[in-house]
Amino acid sequence: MTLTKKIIIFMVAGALLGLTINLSGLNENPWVSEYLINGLFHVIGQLFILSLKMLVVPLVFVSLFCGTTALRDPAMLGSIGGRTLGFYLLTTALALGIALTFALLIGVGVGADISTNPGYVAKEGKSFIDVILSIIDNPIAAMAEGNLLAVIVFSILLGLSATMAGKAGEQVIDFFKAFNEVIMKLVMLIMHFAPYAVFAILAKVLSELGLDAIRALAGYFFTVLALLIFHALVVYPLLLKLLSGLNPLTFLRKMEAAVTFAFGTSSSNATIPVTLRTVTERLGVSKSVGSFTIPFGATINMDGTAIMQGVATVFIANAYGVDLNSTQILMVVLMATLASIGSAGVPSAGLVMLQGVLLQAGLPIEGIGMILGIDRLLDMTRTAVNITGDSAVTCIVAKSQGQLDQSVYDDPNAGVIKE
Ligand code: DAS
Repeated sequence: MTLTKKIIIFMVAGALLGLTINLSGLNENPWVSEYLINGLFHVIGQLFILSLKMLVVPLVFVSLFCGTTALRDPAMLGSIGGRTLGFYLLTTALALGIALTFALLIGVGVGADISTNPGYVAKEGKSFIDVILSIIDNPIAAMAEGNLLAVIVFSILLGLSATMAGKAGEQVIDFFKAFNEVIMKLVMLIMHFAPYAVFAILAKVLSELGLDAIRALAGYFFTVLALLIFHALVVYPLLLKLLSGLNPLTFLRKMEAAVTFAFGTSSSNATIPVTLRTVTERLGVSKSVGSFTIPFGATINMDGTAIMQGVATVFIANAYGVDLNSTQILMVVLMATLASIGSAGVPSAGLVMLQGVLLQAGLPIEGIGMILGIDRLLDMTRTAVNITGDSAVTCIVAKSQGQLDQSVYDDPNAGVIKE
């Protein structure tokens, strides 16, 4: 059984148990409340969240170091690299702007006090000047305090210097690339405990909040889903049409195989071969462009992830009754952009990096516990959006550089695998 199926089964089981406890009034029983709801369920859920929290700092440091050194690719310095990076950042900023605007307008999470640890006290949001001054700090202290912006600045500076340090720099880059692999393996190992954590967290929260939690979660789930679909079916087609004059319907139809594979695997990295084949053999992009922009996009361009992180931040802020001030919203935009660049193209990477966004916005990481249960379903969809964004930008850049064969793009049978 796949981990995704297991998470969904445990999610439903935990929700049903929690609802049964709530609707039967068992949650009023002191023994059930103390030893089961706030005992066993709480401990299992918190242990999982704390184990993810354990990874945030090393994961952010290593993934952004590696992301920065990926920018040193010779093609990156050329106009193709510059254009690609520019469009990737543009689509991510668009995704975040749309996500935050709609989430704040809809008021996702308002009224659903899902705080799984009522003792949370909202930290004073930092002033903009404090935030700017906190960006440069002793990296060890920053890591210990969870000052992620300082960790990120240090990792980017270290990455840039490593690209200029010749052989010594190459040795450091190789080390951190290997370290990145190892730490992503640790993320996967921890994620194997996700079903049990999801069961416990949903059982706890639903036994306390009953149907209110279902309504709040449904609001979050369908807001993210609607924004992901909007971004894939409206934003990318508009950019393709306006910037390159390419037929969006042709693009969407030819993306089917890659989108299906990304949805099934929840991994942009695993989908790279399929995405690359799609943009070159079905959409006519030259191999030299596609073989740079697709892996590059799978590494740093995650519009779907940015959408989830934007909505989740608003959801958790509202659920904990925290009014996000303008500095915090700016922090969310900055951190979610960096988090989506730093997120690796593997399952649930965006959820782990969401902790960095919450930390920087001064919000409780525990809030992740609630959305954990349904995140896997959203991960499948946002991964499909992530690779669609990579492919759309690839077509736009290739077309602008005369590296897209229009006859292949327009040919409905180009690259179709004959059964
Ligand atoms: N699953 C990640 C990807 O492969 C996205 C995410 O976790 O947000 O793109």
